[in-house]
Amino acid sequence: MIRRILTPLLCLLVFTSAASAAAPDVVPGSWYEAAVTAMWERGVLTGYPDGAFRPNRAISAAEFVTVLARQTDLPSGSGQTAHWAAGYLEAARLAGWYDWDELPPTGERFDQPISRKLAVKMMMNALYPDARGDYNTESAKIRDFAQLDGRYYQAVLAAYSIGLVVGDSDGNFRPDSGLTRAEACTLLYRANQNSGKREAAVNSSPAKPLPLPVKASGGSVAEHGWLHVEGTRLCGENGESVVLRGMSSHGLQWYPQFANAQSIRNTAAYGANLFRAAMYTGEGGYLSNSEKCKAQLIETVDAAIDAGLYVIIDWHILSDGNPSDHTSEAVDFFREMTARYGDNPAVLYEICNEPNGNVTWQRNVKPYAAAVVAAIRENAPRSVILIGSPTWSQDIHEAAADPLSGENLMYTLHFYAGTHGQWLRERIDKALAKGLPIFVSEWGASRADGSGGVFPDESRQWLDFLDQRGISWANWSLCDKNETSAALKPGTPNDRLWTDSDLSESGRFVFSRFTGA
Ligand code: IDC
Repeated sequence: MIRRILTPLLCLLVFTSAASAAAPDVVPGSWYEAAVTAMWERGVLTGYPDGAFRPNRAISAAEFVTVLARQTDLPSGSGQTAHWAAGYLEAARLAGWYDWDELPPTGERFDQPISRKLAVKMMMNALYPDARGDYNTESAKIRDFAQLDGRYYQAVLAAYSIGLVVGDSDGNFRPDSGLTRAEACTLLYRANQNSGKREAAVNSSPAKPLPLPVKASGGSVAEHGWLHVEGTRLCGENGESVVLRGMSSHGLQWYPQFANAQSIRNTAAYGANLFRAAMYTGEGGYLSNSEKCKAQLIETVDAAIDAGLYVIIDWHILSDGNPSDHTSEAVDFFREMTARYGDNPAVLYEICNEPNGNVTWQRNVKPYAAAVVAAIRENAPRSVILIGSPTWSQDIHEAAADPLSGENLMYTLHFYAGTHGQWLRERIDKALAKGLPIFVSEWGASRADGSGGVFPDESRQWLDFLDQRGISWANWSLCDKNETSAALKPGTPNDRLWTDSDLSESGRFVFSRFTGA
C-alpha cells in the first residue's frame, strides 16, 4: 500500500526537478547539456516563448550577442530600432566587438545566422582581448585560411592558438557558415570558463566532447591514456576506472561511408569515447579482399584516433564460424596492425568477433587465441586484447572455467536485447565472480538477426545492468541500412553534423546513453 503511493510521488519529483534544470528539449546526457544547463540556470540563456531551447537551430546574430553580453555583464545600450536585441547590439558595437558594417544598426541582419568568423571575433574581443596567435604556426592549421578576410585574422588565429577552436575533420574552419544554438552556447560557456578573468559559469563539471568545429580538450584517450585491466575492471593510466561506450561500424566492406572522420566525430559529439571498426573476414571481407579492407580499416582507425577516441580493431568472423580455420591469416594481420599501432594507447584488438557452429572453447577458440595473443604481444606488449567465445560470444562460462594466462585480456559478451535476457546477464555475474573481465564489444537494441523491435525497455534493462557493473560497450551499428539495429535513418548524409532527427529509434536511445545513465 505504501509502495503504491510512493511510486507515483517519486516519479513526479524526478520529473519536475529534471524539467526545471533547463528547457524540455535539452537532451539529458547530450554533449551540450552541462553547458546549456549551467548558462540557463545563471539566466544567461532563455528559450523561445514556448519554453523550448531548440539546440539544433542556427543561432542568429542577435541571439549570439545577447548571450555574450549577458555573460560578460555588458549593460544594454540604447538601440536605434525597436528590435528586442537592439540595445545589446549597440552596446557590443560601441565596446568594439564588431564593426558597423558587419551588423548595421538598422537591424536587417540581426535575425540572420551569425557567421563563424564574426562569432569568433566577438567572442575573442569580449573575453580574450589581449590574446594573439602566431601567424605562421596557426594559419598552417587552417586549411581554408585563404577564404578568411584579413579583418578576422587576428581573432581566429588567437582562438586557434589557445585551443578554443579547432578545424573540422577536414581541417577547415568554414568562416562563412553558421553555428547551432547548442554549439554556440557550448563554445561561449567554455570560453568563459577558460578565460580566467571571470568566475566560472555556475559549475565546473568537465567539458564534454563538442561537435565540429569546436573540439573538446583532447577527448578520452588524452584523459585516460594507456588502459589496463585490474581484476575485472578496465582502468586508465592512473588506476581510475574507465568505461568505454560507443558505436560499432557495420561491415566496413559495406558501409565505409559511416566509418569516416565526420561520422566518427559526430558520434563523439554525442559523448561516445569508443569506436569499433568491424572488419568482416568472410562475406566479401578481408579473406577475399585483403588490401582494400585493410586500407579502409586503417583510414577508420586513424580517424578515430584523430577524434580522440579509443578504437577497436575487430577481426569480424561470422559466417566463417571457426576462428582456427584462419589462424595464420589472423596472426599475420595482427602482426601488421600492431607494427603500425602497437605503441598507440588508443587501440584495442578484438581477435574473433563471434565463434559459432561446431566449435568449442578448449578445442578451437582457446588455442587460436593463444597464438594470436602471442603474435600481438610481439609489438603491442600492453594493449588490451578482447577475446570471443563460442555461440556468438555468449559462452563466457567456458572461458571463465579455463581462461588464458596473460595481462590485459578481456572476454567479449554479445547480446541483442530482443533475443537475450536475464539468463545471459546471470552468466555475466557468474563470470565476474570467477574473476573474468568482461567487455560487451557488440550489442543491439534489435533481435539477434539485426532487425525486429526496437526493444527499448529490454535495452534499458541491459544498459543499466552494464552501468552498475562498469562494463564497457559498443552498439551495433553505425549505418543507415534499413534494419532496426542501424543507428541512422536511411539516407542520412555523412558529411555534416547530425541532429537527433537523423537518428533512428535505436540511434536516439543509444546516443543518449554514451555518457552513462
Ligand atoms: C548483421 C547485419 C546485417 C548483415 C548480417 C550478415 O546487421 O545487415 O546482413 O550481419 O553479415 C552479430 C554479428 C553482426 C550481425 C549482427 C546482427 O556480429 O555481424 O550483423 N549480429 O545480426 N551477432 C549477433 C547479431
